[in-house]
Amino acid sequence: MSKSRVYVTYPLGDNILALLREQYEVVINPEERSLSTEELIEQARGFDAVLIVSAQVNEDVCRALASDCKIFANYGVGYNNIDVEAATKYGIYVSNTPDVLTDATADFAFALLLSAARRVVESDSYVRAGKKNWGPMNLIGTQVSGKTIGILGGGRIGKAVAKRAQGFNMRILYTDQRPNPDFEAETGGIFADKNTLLSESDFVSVHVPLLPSTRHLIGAEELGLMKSSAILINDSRGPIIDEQALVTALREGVIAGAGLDVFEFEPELAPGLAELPNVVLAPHVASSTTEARVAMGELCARNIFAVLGGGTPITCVNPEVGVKA
Ligand code: 8YV
Repeated sequence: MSKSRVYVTYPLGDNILALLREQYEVVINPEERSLSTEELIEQARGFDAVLIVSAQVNEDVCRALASDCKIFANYGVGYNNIDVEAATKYGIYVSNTPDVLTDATADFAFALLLSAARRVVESDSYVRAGKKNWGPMNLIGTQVSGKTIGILGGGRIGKAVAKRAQGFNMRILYTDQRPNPDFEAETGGIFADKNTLLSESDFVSVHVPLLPSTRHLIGAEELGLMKSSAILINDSRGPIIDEQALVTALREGVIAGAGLDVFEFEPELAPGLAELPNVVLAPHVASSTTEARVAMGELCARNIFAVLGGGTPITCVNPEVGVKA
Protein backbone atom coordinates (compact mmCIF):
# COMPACT_ATOMS: atom_id res chain seq x y z
CA MET A 1 0.00 0.00 0.00
CA SER A 2 1.37 3.44 -0.85
CA LYS A 3 2.23 5.78 2.01
CA SER A 4 -0.12 8.63 2.94
CA ARG A 5 1.20 12.05 1.95
CA VAL A 6 1.65 15.03 4.24
CA TYR A 7 2.31 18.57 3.05
CA VAL A 8 4.23 21.00 5.34
CA THR A 9 3.68 24.68 4.53
CA TYR A 10 7.04 26.07 5.75
CA PRO A 11 10.53 24.57 6.09
CA LEU A 12 11.02 22.94 9.51
CA GLY A 13 14.16 21.23 10.85
CA ASP A 14 14.75 17.51 10.34
CA ASN A 15 14.54 16.98 14.12
CA ILE A 16 11.04 18.50 14.09
CA LEU A 17 9.73 16.36 11.22
CA ALA A 18 11.50 13.09 12.15
CA LEU A 19 8.42 11.36 13.61
CA LEU A 20 6.24 12.32 10.66
CA ARG A 21 8.82 11.06 8.16
CA GLU A 22 8.88 7.62 9.80
CA GLN A 23 5.34 6.99 8.56
CA TYR A 24 4.54 9.24 5.65
CA GLU A 25 5.78 10.76 2.46
CA VAL A 26 6.47 14.32 3.59
CA VAL A 27 6.70 17.21 1.14
CA ILE A 28 7.86 20.58 2.44
CA ASN A 29 7.37 24.01 0.91
CA PRO A 30 11.05 25.06 0.59
CA GLU A 31 10.39 28.80 0.73
CA GLU A 32 10.79 30.63 4.04
CA ARG A 33 7.60 32.65 3.81
CA SER A 34 3.90 32.11 4.36
CA LEU A 35 2.09 30.78 1.29
CA SER A 36 -0.72 32.75 -0.32
CA THR A 37 -4.16 31.15 -0.67
CA GLU A 38 -3.51 30.29 -4.32
CA GLU A 39 -0.09 28.79 -3.59
CA LEU A 40 -1.39 26.77 -0.66
CA ILE A 41 -4.21 25.34 -2.78
CA GLU A 42 -1.92 24.53 -5.67
CA GLN A 43 0.83 22.95 -3.58
CA ALA A 44 -1.22 21.06 -0.98
CA ARG A 45 -3.83 19.67 -3.38
CA GLY A 46 -4.06 15.88 -3.24
CA PHE A 47 -2.33 15.51 0.16
CA ASP A 48 -3.96 13.50 2.97
CA ALA A 49 -2.92 15.95 5.69
CA VAL A 50 -1.44 19.44 5.84
CA LEU A 51 0.85 20.65 8.60
CA ILE A 52 0.06 24.35 8.78
CA VAL A 53 2.96 26.57 9.79
CA SER A 54 1.75 30.17 9.94
CA ALA A 55 -0.27 29.94 6.66
CA GLN A 56 -3.78 31.40 6.47
CA VAL A 57 -6.41 28.73 5.88
CA ASN A 58 -9.62 30.30 4.61
CA GLU A 59 -12.82 28.81 3.21
CA ASP A 60 -11.38 28.67 -0.35
CA VAL A 61 -8.50 26.53 0.91
CA CYS A 62 -10.85 24.22 2.83
CA ARG A 63 -13.13 23.77 -0.18
CA ALA A 64 -10.25 23.15 -2.60
CA LEU A 65 -8.44 20.60 -0.39
CA ALA A 66 -11.46 18.82 1.12
CA SER A 67 -11.57 15.87 -1.29
CA ASP A 68 -8.27 14.48 0.07
CA CYS A 69 -7.22 16.41 3.18
CA LYS A 70 -8.46 15.02 6.47
CA ILE A 71 -6.61 17.28 8.91
CA PHE A 72 -5.01 20.69 9.20
CA ALA A 73 -2.46 20.12 11.96
CA ASN A 74 -1.61 23.64 13.10
CA TYR A 75 1.96 24.18 14.29
CA GLY A 76 0.97 26.47 17.16
CA VAL A 77 -1.48 26.70 20.02
CA GLY A 78 -3.21 29.77 18.58
CA TYR A 79 -5.25 28.89 15.49
CA ASN A 80 -6.73 32.26 14.51
CA ASN A 81 -5.02 31.68 11.12
CA ILE A 82 -7.52 28.91 10.34
CA ASP A 83 -11.21 29.31 9.50
CA VAL A 84 -12.30 26.47 11.79
CA GLU A 85 -15.96 26.84 10.86
CA ALA A 86 -15.12 26.32 7.17
CA ALA A 87 -12.83 23.37 7.94
CA THR A 88 -15.64 21.78 9.96
CA LYS A 89 -18.13 22.42 7.16
CA TYR A 90 -15.84 20.56 4.73
CA GLY A 91 -15.20 17.72 7.21
CA ILE A 92 -11.55 18.54 7.88
CA TYR A 93 -10.19 18.19 11.41
CA VAL A 94 -8.15 21.03 12.91
CA SER A 95 -5.63 20.36 15.68
CA ASN A 96 -3.31 22.69 17.60
CA THR A 97 -0.30 22.32 19.92
CA PRO A 98 -1.30 23.26 23.49
CA ASP A 99 0.80 22.47 26.60
CA VAL A 100 4.07 21.65 24.82
CA LEU A 101 4.94 25.34 24.38
CA THR A 102 3.46 26.71 27.61
CA ASP A 103 6.75 26.88 29.53
CA ALA A 104 8.71 28.35 26.63
CA THR A 105 6.09 31.04 26.07
CA ALA A 106 5.80 31.89 29.77
CA ASP A 107 9.60 32.02 30.08
CA PHE A 108 9.70 34.45 27.18
CA ALA A 109 7.01 36.70 28.68
CA PHE A 110 9.27 36.97 31.70
CA ALA A 111 12.32 37.53 29.50
CA LEU A 112 10.54 40.51 27.91
CA LEU A 113 9.35 41.75 31.29
CA LEU A 114 12.82 41.61 32.83
CA SER A 115 14.44 43.08 29.71
CA ALA A 116 12.05 46.02 29.65
CA ALA A 117 12.19 46.63 33.41
CA ARG A 118 15.96 46.27 33.76
CA ARG A 119 16.92 47.75 30.38
CA VAL A 120 18.84 44.66 29.31
CA VAL A 121 18.89 45.53 25.59
CA GLU A 122 20.11 49.08 26.25
CA SER A 123 22.76 47.74 28.64
CA ASP A 124 24.00 45.35 25.98
CA SER A 125 24.29 48.17 23.42
CA TYR A 126 26.01 50.35 26.02
CA VAL A 127 28.75 47.80 26.68
CA ARG A 128 29.19 46.97 22.98
CA ALA A 129 29.62 50.68 22.26
CA GLY A 130 32.65 50.63 24.59
CA LYS A 131 30.95 52.60 27.37
CA LYS A 132 31.96 50.18 30.10
CA ASN A 133 32.19 52.63 33.00
CA TRP A 134 30.08 52.04 36.07
CA GLY A 135 28.02 54.96 37.29
CA PRO A 136 25.50 55.15 40.12
CA MET A 137 22.87 56.67 37.82
CA ASN A 138 23.63 54.46 34.83
CA LEU A 139 20.74 52.67 33.17
CA ILE A 140 18.44 52.84 36.17
CA GLY A 141 15.56 50.45 35.79
CA THR A 142 12.54 49.49 37.78
CA GLN A 143 12.50 46.64 40.31
CA VAL A 144 10.47 43.56 39.45
CA SER A 145 10.51 41.65 42.75
CA GLY A 146 7.64 42.40 45.07
CA LYS A 147 5.60 44.36 42.50
CA THR A 148 2.09 43.66 41.19
CA ILE A 149 1.65 41.75 37.94
CA GLY A 150 -1.69 41.72 36.11
CA ILE A 151 -2.24 38.72 33.87
CA LEU A 152 -4.92 39.12 31.22
CA GLY A 153 -6.13 35.55 30.62
CA GLY A 154 -6.01 32.79 33.21
CA GLY A 155 -5.39 29.89 30.79
CA ARG A 156 -2.36 27.60 30.57
CA ILE A 157 0.19 30.24 29.63
CA GLY A 158 -1.26 32.89 31.95
CA LYS A 159 -1.03 30.42 34.82
CA ALA A 160 2.57 29.52 33.94
CA VAL A 161 3.47 33.23 33.95
CA ALA A 162 1.83 33.57 37.36
CA LYS A 163 3.92 30.67 38.69
CA ARG A 164 7.06 32.47 37.58
CA ALA A 165 5.79 35.67 39.21
CA GLN A 166 5.46 33.81 42.52
CA GLY A 167 9.21 33.25 42.42
CA PHE A 168 9.61 37.04 42.22
CA ASN A 169 7.38 37.49 45.25
CA MET A 170 4.86 39.41 43.20
CA ARG A 171 1.23 40.16 43.95
CA ILE A 172 -0.71 38.49 41.16
CA LEU A 173 -3.98 39.76 39.67
CA TYR A 174 -5.66 37.94 36.79
CA THR A 175 -8.71 38.23 34.57
CA ASP A 176 -10.69 35.36 33.11
CA GLN A 177 -14.26 34.72 32.06
CA ARG A 178 -14.92 33.69 35.66
CA PRO A 179 -12.83 33.10 38.81
CA ASN A 180 -10.63 30.05 38.36
CA PRO A 181 -10.08 28.15 41.65
CA ASP A 182 -7.21 26.09 40.18
CA PHE A 183 -5.39 29.22 39.05
CA GLU A 184 -5.80 30.74 42.51
CA ALA A 185 -4.79 27.58 44.40
CA GLU A 186 -1.67 27.07 42.26
CA THR A 187 -0.47 30.68 42.03
CA GLY A 188 -2.10 32.72 44.80
CA GLY A 189 -3.55 34.91 42.02
CA ILE A 190 -6.47 37.22 42.80
CA PHE A 191 -9.36 37.48 40.33
CA ALA A 192 -9.94 41.06 39.18
CA ASP A 193 -11.97 42.91 36.58
CA LYS A 194 -9.96 44.31 33.68
CA ASN A 195 -10.02 47.93 34.81
CA THR A 196 -8.92 47.15 38.38
CA LEU A 197 -6.14 44.96 37.05
CA LEU A 198 -4.95 47.68 34.67
CA SER A 199 -4.96 50.43 37.28
CA GLU A 200 -3.27 48.42 40.06
CA SER A 201 -0.58 46.54 38.13
CA ASP A 202 3.07 47.49 37.68
CA PHE A 203 3.34 44.94 34.87
CA VAL A 204 0.50 43.80 32.60
CA SER A 205 1.05 40.61 30.61
CA VAL A 206 -1.38 39.57 27.86
CA HIS A 207 -2.28 35.87 27.50
CA VAL A 208 -5.63 35.62 25.71
CA PRO A 209 -6.38 34.07 22.32
CA LEU A 210 -7.19 36.34 19.38
CA LEU A 211 -10.98 36.37 18.95
CA PRO A 212 -13.36 39.08 17.73
CA SER A 213 -13.97 39.86 21.42
CA THR A 214 -10.26 40.28 22.27
CA ARG A 215 -9.21 42.40 19.27
CA HIS A 216 -8.03 45.75 20.71
CA LEU A 217 -8.68 44.56 24.26
CA ILE A 218 -6.01 47.15 25.09
CA GLY A 219 -6.54 50.51 23.40
CA ALA A 220 -6.04 54.16 24.30
CA GLU A 221 -8.67 54.04 27.03
CA GLU A 222 -7.15 50.98 28.72
CA LEU A 223 -3.61 52.36 28.44
CA GLY A 224 -4.91 55.51 30.12
CA LEU A 225 -6.01 53.45 33.12
CA MET A 226 -2.51 52.02 33.64
CA LYS A 227 0.11 53.50 35.98
CA SER A 228 2.54 55.86 34.25
CA SER A 229 5.30 53.59 35.62
CA ALA A 230 3.71 50.41 34.20
CA ILE A 231 5.17 48.06 31.60
CA LEU A 232 2.99 46.14 29.11
CA ILE A 233 4.03 42.69 27.84
CA ASN A 234 2.51 40.80 24.91
CA ASP A 235 3.64 37.44 23.50
CA SER A 236 0.14 36.22 22.59
CA ARG A 237 -1.27 37.90 19.45
CA GLY A 238 -0.55 41.39 18.12
CA PRO A 239 -4.08 42.63 17.32
CA ILE A 240 -5.07 42.31 20.98
CA ILE A 241 -3.31 45.65 21.45
CA ASP A 242 -4.11 48.76 19.40
CA GLU A 243 -0.48 49.22 18.39
CA GLN A 244 -0.78 52.81 17.21
CA ALA A 245 -2.42 53.75 20.53
CA LEU A 246 0.46 51.98 22.30
CA VAL A 247 3.06 53.98 20.34
CA THR A 248 1.33 57.20 21.38
CA ALA A 249 1.11 56.06 25.01
CA LEU A 250 4.81 55.11 25.11
CA ARG A 251 5.83 58.37 23.43
CA GLU A 252 3.75 60.54 25.74
CA GLY A 253 4.66 58.74 28.97
CA VAL A 254 1.16 57.39 29.57
CA ILE A 255 2.91 54.11 30.43
CA ALA A 256 6.65 53.55 30.97
CA GLY A 257 7.51 50.69 28.65
CA ALA A 258 6.55 47.58 26.72
CA GLY A 259 7.92 44.20 25.68
CA LEU A 260 6.39 42.84 22.47
CA ASP A 261 6.91 39.54 20.67
CA VAL A 262 3.88 40.00 18.39
CA PHE A 263 2.55 42.88 16.30
CA GLU A 264 -0.82 44.03 15.07
CA PHE A 265 0.16 43.86 11.38
CA GLU A 266 2.94 41.30 11.66
CA PRO A 267 5.61 41.42 10.31
CA GLU A 268 5.09 45.19 9.88
CA LEU A 269 5.48 47.47 12.89
CA ALA A 270 3.26 50.47 13.64
CA PRO A 271 4.97 53.70 12.52
CA GLY A 272 7.25 55.01 15.25
CA LEU A 273 7.36 51.80 17.32
CA ALA A 274 10.93 50.83 16.39
CA GLU A 275 12.22 54.34 17.18
CA LEU A 276 11.06 54.23 20.80
CA PRO A 277 13.77 53.56 23.40
CA ASN A 278 11.33 52.21 26.00
CA VAL A 279 10.17 49.12 24.13
CA VAL A 280 11.81 45.71 23.71
CA LEU A 281 10.90 43.99 20.43
CA ALA A 282 11.15 40.34 19.35
CA PRO A 283 10.11 38.59 16.11
CA HIS A 284 7.43 36.17 17.41
CA VAL A 285 9.91 33.80 19.04
CA ALA A 286 8.22 33.05 22.38
CA SER A 287 7.91 29.32 21.64
CA SER A 288 11.27 29.17 19.86
CA THR A 289 13.21 26.69 21.95
CA THR A 290 14.53 23.40 20.60
CA GLU A 291 12.46 21.56 23.19
CA ALA A 292 9.18 23.31 22.33
CA ARG A 293 9.68 23.24 18.57
CA VAL A 294 10.45 19.48 18.55
CA ALA A 295 7.51 18.77 20.84
CA MET A 296 5.21 20.86 18.62
CA GLY A 297 6.33 18.82 15.59
CA GLU A 298 5.75 15.56 17.45
CA LEU A 299 2.29 16.62 18.57
CA CYS A 300 1.38 17.59 15.00
CA ALA A 301 2.64 14.16 13.88
CA ARG A 302 0.61 12.36 16.55
CA ASN A 303 -2.51 14.30 15.57
CA ILE A 304 -1.97 13.31 11.94
CA PHE A 305 -1.37 9.63 12.91
CA ALA A 306 -4.64 9.66 14.85
CA VAL A 307 -6.69 11.03 11.96
CA LEU A 308 -5.09 9.06 9.13
CA GLY A 309 -5.54 5.98 11.34
CA GLY A 310 -9.28 6.65 11.38
CA GLY A 311 -9.55 8.43 14.75
CA THR A 312 -9.83 11.91 16.22
CA PRO A 313 -6.85 14.26 16.80
CA ILE A 314 -5.43 14.21 20.33
CA THR A 315 -5.61 18.00 20.62
CA CYS A 316 -8.63 18.64 18.46
CA VAL A 317 -10.16 22.04 17.89
CA ASN A 318 -13.31 20.85 16.05
CA PRO A 319 -14.32 17.38 17.37
CA GLU A 320 -17.75 17.87 15.76
CA VAL A 321 -16.15 16.73 12.46
CA GLY A 322 -16.15 13.18 13.85
CA VAL A 323 -19.74 13.44 15.00
CA LYS A 324 -20.90 14.48 11.53
CA ALA A 325 -18.91 11.80 9.69
C1 8YV B 1 4.12 29.60 16.61
C2 8YV B 1 2.50 30.62 18.32
O1 8YV B 1 5.46 29.88 16.44
O2 8YV B 1 1.72 28.63 19.28
C3 8YV B 1 1.44 29.74 18.86
O3 8YV B 1 0.26 30.16 18.90
O4 8YV B 1 2.30 31.78 18.17
C4 8YV B 1 3.85 30.06 18.01
O5 8YV B 1 4.17 29.02 18.86
C5 8YV B 1 3.32 30.26 15.54
O6 8YV B 1 1.99 29.84 15.65
C6 8YV B 1 3.83 29.95 14.15
O7 8YV B 1 3.56 28.64 13.79
